[in-house]
Amino acid sequence: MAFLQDPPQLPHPYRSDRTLLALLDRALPAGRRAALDADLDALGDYALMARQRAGATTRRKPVLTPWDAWGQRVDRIELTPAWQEGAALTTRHAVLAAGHADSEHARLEEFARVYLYHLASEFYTCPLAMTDGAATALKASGNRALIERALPHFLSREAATFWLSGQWMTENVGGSDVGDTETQARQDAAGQWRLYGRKWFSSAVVGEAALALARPEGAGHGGAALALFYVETMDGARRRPELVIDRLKDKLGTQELPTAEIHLHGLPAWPLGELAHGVRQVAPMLNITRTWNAVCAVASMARAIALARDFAERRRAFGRPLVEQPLHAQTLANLQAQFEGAFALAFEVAHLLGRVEHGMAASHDAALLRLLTPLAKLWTGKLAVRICSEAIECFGGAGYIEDTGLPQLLRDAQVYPIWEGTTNVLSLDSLRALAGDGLDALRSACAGWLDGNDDLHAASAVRQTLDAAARWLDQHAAARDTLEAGARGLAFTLARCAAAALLARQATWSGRHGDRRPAAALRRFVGHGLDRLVTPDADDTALLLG
Ligand code: MFK
Repeated sequence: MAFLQDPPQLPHPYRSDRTLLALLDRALPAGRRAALDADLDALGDYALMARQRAGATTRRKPVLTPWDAWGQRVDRIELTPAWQEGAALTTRHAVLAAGHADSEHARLEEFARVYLYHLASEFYTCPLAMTDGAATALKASGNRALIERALPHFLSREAATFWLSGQWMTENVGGSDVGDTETQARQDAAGQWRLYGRKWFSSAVVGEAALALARPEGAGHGGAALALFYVETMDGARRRPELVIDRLKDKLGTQELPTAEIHLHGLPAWPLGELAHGVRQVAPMLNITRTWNAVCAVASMARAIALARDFAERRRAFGRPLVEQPLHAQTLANLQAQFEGAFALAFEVAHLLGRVEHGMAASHDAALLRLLTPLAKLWTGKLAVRICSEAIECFGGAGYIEDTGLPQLLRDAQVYPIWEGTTNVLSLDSLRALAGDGLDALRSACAGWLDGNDDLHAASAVRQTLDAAARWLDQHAAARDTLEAGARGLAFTLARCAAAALLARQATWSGRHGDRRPAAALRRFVGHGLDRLVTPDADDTALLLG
């Protein structure tokens, strides 16, 4: 019998994830920690089941049937099994409801669930993220009628009453620059607002509601003239006729997610607040979905590394398992250190969000959250692609073969840097956050996280790099073009400093509990350098593009 390679096995995503376990043990009071265990265990079991099912069945994509046999417009979308299970599973484990519970730890507990569920969900987490964002934006709007109407559905613990919400912003003309939105809002004779236009990327078209940006009739140009509206998509069991699904997108990855192009032909709509400043009103939603993006990006990293680690023990080459090959072990250890940094930052944003929402944060924590949210999104998004690419290389040719399931990790990961704002858009957003007291907040937070850690080299690297970032900002404050051209380098630098300081905090705690691995992750992470500052030469840029 010819040689057959053992395929990689996925260890239990919850019980074997020491990074997640250590975070929860450190950050949560014992009672809350224990109460969380059953949900996380069950979501880990579901992830194992989903992986086995994916390996044993042919991969499917959602299918849109626009018309029935008799010419009736139906816009029916058939979903994959994981999508059909989404509402029941997530309401049973209170994924969204947990995040809106009355506790400073609510968001951390929510995002621990998200992290475990994400890959098994086949990106059902995308509309979940938007539903979470819609709930948060509605609360921020203070619109009592809409809150009472929609929140019981968005945060329901029963599948039968659960509603998904979309986030309808992107248009053909207005992608990143949503200020160019063409969708119009007009009042009919009865005073009801109705939306007319085309939305170009609607990822929750199977949902029951959405928040949509539109320009009230007669309003001026630009973002400040947009308004934010709440819409419902269903009339009982039927999709409303004023919402037409033109087609589903054919995407590089996230193929189980039915992303649609839609037309709105007078869909009834209700403004959340004033009929202007829609971008400002939708910002709480963006910041929530960006947090989901970061946590889901680290979930992809965790999966890719777990499979590559397992395979390294099964696969032998040159007379020994891959894990005993020094260069392969070095590659895996580097991935692990980068992942632990990204994990620490994404989950700090989640925890901080809960503390800020519940008034439990220190004075500068709101500014810190405002800065760390885009930093976490942009840095983890990019890193997920790099880590998934390196991890599938660890399988050699097998990593390139579709039915191993490995290429999908990389194709799906490529969405993280793109949606919810590209790396560049988020880098520019971090400049918005730095215009306030974001940098002071970050410096003081890093000092706190480093406190008590005995890795003096790491502490001094963080401090020196933050000093260099502050000098860079001062130096270029008046030169907007240079500031923007260097914004990505600045953002990566700040993200890496925050991650290193957070790794130090975890290493201090874990060291006290006899675990030296987070300290090793810190050393390795800092060893890869924190400073990514660049001052691009504008003349060279012009020459290179000439
Ligand atoms: C599985 C993972 C889950 C992920 C789910 C993904 C679902 C994906 C579905 C999608 O919809 S993807 C498409 C998402 N699209 C974007 O994210 C848009 C990207 N573009 C931006 O983010 C631009 O920066 C932005 C549209 C916000 C720029 O618009 P403007 O109008 O040029 O911004 P401007 O004038 O600077 O800001 C308007 C107001 O919003 C300002 O407040 P004021 O009016 O009080 O001055 C800003 O401070 C505020 N603002 C902007 N961004 C903010 C914010 N406030 C808080 N946080 C922010 N992030």
